[in-house]
Amino acid sequence: MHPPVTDLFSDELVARLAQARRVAVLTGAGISAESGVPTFRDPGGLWEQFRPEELANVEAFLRNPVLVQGWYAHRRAVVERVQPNPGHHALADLEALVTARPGGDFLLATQNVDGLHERAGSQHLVELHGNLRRTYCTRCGREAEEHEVEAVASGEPARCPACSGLLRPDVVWFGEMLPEGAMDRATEAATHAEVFLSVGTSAAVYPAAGLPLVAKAHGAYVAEVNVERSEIVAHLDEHVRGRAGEVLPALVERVRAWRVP
Ligand code: BV8
Repeated sequence: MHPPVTDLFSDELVARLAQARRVAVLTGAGISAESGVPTFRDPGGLWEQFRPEELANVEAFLRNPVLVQGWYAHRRAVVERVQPNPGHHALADLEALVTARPGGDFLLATQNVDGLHERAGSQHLVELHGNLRRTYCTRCGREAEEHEVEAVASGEPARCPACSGLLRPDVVWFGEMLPEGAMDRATEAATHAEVFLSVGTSAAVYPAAGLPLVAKAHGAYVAEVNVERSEIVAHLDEHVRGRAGEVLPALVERVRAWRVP
């Protein structure tokens, strides 16, 4: 018999979230799992079929652009077919609650390239690893139109109509720097956060995985929401074992209803 979702997190987390002026959140593939987007490391996840170094890096792309473009076209098609889930919506609600407070400051930093947080209405959002719905030319940098990307079906790599440079997804591959300013904004928010939530991430990829630890080192109360224990759980204040799409709506409801005892 599963305990009621509200028993999965502490009254302390609710009280701290209800009173905090500065809140920061890091999300990973786990928050999109309930929308039907495969994660990376879970059984049936993306990395089960391919190793990251086989596809998510520039060497692999230059070696076989059709394979890599095809893989991202497949992932784009999956993302276009799904909807944000209650977990995404709960974080947009939490943003609205916190930013409505005097001096309220909120930032959601995501490792996800699926664009579902934006579609759920999150505004104070930084996409640390880019967004696979954008594609650009590796030679002239021009952003490609949707229809220009579909050429891969012909077995020929998709090329820029302006300069015939190879088109690539606007995501961060292993060994590549994160988007200008993205990590600075996320580190700034983690450094000043009173409460930091780490949601649906194995915390295995850096520098993103370091953010909850930065927040902890600067005195934040750090909790993770995950169906498993992440690689950094030992350093955190609280592990909330549950599915983000069930835990986060219940947590935000408790925060909204919280009153000074
Ligand atoms: C860089 C975009 C600098 C592309 C991605 C320090 C130490 C060690 C290594 C490094 C280091 N610093 C840098 C490195 C190297 C490397 C790295 O971290 N390697 C790892 C593998 C050790 N980092 C880099 O290369 C980064 N760049 O450092 O540049 C530089 C550059 C030049 C010269 C010098 C320095 C760039 C990293 C970004 C790579 N791009 N994605 C694409 O998507 O195709 S990473 C990709 O994998 C994701 O974005 C994400 O970051 C990661 C997957 O992690 P998660 O999202 O957490 O997903 P995962 O499946 O692992 O876990 C899901 C979790 O959810 C699980 O815990 C599961 O239990 C949970 N879950 C499942 N269902 C639910 C749930 N939880 C709640 N509810 C549910 N329903």
